[in-house]
Amino acid sequence: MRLRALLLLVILLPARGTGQLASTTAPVPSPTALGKATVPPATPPSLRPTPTVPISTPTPLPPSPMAAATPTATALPAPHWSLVLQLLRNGEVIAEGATMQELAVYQAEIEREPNRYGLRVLVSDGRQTAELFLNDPLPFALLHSIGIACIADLDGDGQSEVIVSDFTGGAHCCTHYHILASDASGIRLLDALDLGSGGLKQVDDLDGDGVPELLASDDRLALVDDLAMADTPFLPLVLCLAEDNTVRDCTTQFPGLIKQSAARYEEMMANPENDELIRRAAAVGVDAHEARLGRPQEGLYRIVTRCLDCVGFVEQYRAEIDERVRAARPYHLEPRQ
Ligand SMILES: [Ca+2]
Ligand SMILES: [Ca+2]
Repeated sequence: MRLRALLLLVILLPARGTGQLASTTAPVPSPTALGKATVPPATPPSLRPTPTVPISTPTPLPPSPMAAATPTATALPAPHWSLVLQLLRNGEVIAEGATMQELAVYQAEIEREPNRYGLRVLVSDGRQTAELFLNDPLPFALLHSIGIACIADLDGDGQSEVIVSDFTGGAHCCTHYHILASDASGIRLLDALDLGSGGLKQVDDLDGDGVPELLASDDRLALVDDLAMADTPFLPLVLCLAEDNTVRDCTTQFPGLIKQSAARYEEMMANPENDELIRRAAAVGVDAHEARLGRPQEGLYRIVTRCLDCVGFVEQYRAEIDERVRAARPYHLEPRQ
């Protein structure tokens, strides 16, 4: 295997030249506002922060052209988002609270007779209230975390939207996000996301256009064969609100973020003090990040030069990794109405 890898190195080196090596190994500044947007290295699901913790303090945004184009929207009072969680027994409300912790005293009772219980999630903007239909109603939901993940003006119209997170539980699963807006006609669901083992990390204006993006972690490499879930590399994921108010994957518009994340995996891969499995998993991460940047040869070169023993492992799964990187990950969750 080492002989094969060395042959690869010999093949790759003349094609690159030393000038290219110097330029690609130097830190690459991102053209975007990376100072505020950072994707931490992958963390195993058990170490992920609970989705109910607010992701970031909403930052007041400057007026945007979209706000100027929709003067009627600013005539409404600012929404004051909140949740009311109602616990139902035999269809009747027996308790309610703003957080799941306030209903936790019923946990044992629910587990004994789960079919008698239900959960109703009400979202209020301070003027009106609407029911949010989750995709995992009781008996399981009460075991999990439902809460407001973030309040921010996601489309730049001067009115805030709310993102409600629902961690559905399970060893490697799954966080859903429901994005809601309000206007004169009521509260409406803009989009619902299933980020799987990944999650929303931050809401920030990464490119300075006055409209924030959603910065998340991408779990598309989860459970690549022989790769422990805890070692799974996560790619950065940037989600943008499109004109139709649904979210789309716009990660490749932010190559600086991908390079920044790739550098962390490269460091992990190159560190001889790390366990062999960790280095191999990190090499998968390096390969996937470079493939996401559209330069797979760069990934292979970095692995060959920084972790020769990782080459065989990555090559074994390279077709699967490339396929996962190429395929659009289905983030959208079908709302349960
Ligand atoms: Ca808005
Ligand atoms: Ca932006």
